[in-house]
Amino acid sequence: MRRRDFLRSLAAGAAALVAPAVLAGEAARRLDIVSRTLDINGKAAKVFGLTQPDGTQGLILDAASGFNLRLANRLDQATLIHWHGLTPPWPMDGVPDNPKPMLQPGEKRAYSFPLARGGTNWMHAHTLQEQNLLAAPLIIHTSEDRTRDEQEIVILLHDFSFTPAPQLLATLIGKPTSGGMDMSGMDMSGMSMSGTDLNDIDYDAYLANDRTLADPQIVRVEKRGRVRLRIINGATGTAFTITTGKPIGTLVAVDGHPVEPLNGHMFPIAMGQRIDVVVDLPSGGGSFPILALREGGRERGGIVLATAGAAIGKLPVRGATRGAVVGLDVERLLRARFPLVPKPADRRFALKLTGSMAPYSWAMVSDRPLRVKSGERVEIVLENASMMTHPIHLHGHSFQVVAINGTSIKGAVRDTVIVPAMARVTVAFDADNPGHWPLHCHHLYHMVTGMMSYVGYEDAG
Ligand SMILES: [Cu+2]
Repeated sequence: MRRRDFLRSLAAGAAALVAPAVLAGEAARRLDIVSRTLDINGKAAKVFGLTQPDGTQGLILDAASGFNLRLANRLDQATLIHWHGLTPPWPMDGVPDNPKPMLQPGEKRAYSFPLARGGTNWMHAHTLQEQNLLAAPLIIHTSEDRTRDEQEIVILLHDFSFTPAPQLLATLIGKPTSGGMDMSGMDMSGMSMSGTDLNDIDYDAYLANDRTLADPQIVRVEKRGRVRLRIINGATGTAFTITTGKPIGTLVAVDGHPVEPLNGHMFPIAMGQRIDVVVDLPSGGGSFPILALREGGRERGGIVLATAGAAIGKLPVRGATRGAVVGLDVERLLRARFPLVPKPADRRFALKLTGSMAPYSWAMVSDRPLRVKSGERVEIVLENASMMTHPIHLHGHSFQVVAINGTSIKGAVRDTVIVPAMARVTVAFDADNPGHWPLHCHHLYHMVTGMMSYVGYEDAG
């Protein structure tokens, strides 16, 4: 009997013994918001963490058991955590004062709501604290996940700076609007060939599971094994291209929602997005770096998959070539495994993304207030009138990408989609979760300088 077959029979036995009512009554999990110290580039870095009692970062939950959590703030400052990708009742969404206040130092809060489905999600502070690693994986397993013959590997990507976030923001806002700028030391990674702005900030490190590529996590894998990479872009201001190297990867889900399988070696992932990539390892064994290439830059983060006894070479943090510009080429090919039921939109909004690097100011301007009613099919045309790509995230719902630059597609169901400079992306969703829901750019510094709007329910009071 293969190892996973054995695990499968164990799981089946457990399911037969444990009635669903008992699962639903499972004791609440505990998660503490803490301060941690990492070693980054040989220096001590004081960062935040979201830690279980056994020290694990983040959570892996069972869809059937629901979200049942006690969150404690062990910091000396107020904070709150948003469950990115879940669709909780609005009061549990975790954006400060929308509607619940932040957790004060020492304060605890209980969360309880059903989980609609499995998937790769994450959690993070909806404040500048996100920059300092107040972010962690939030994986929801289904019974189908547990029966697959796969090794699951979660990768949380992040961009790290020793400069505190408020200072990074002040520097962005304070940039001179014209002239006087010293271009001599300028790294052109800030711009693409077409003149589009790519990166607002040059970070000190690009992390995968808290580590740089100079000292990467090594994950033991089996020859001929199948792995499922659950990759989360938790960076605040950096998009990446994931490369699987020699083995072909198969993209099977985006933002926790299954898509028709798409084979390739390179997969784009913008801030806030997640991808599930299945990789079949060759029979010969060896080491297989899974790299995240910084958009427009040579910097890389990543982990290494290695079979027993495989030699693991040193990987330069800066690669020979620049990471690709993250666009819609892959998005255009994605097809939802479970699309929305086709029906005409009851409401259609146009939302313009505007702003500039100098002055550093961003906005979302809608043709009229984004007001919806329960039961409606809603379409929003996101039109980017700026020179930078924006990953747009809707809370409390999943949407389907239904058009790109006016061409209809039966695209992915997801919760975060990029809108490149001067492009137009149409998303559709069913209004089924009353509240006052943020719809915003997932570039942290765009969000806090104005690229934030809300979808409000008329019947939510
Ligand atoms: Cu943006």
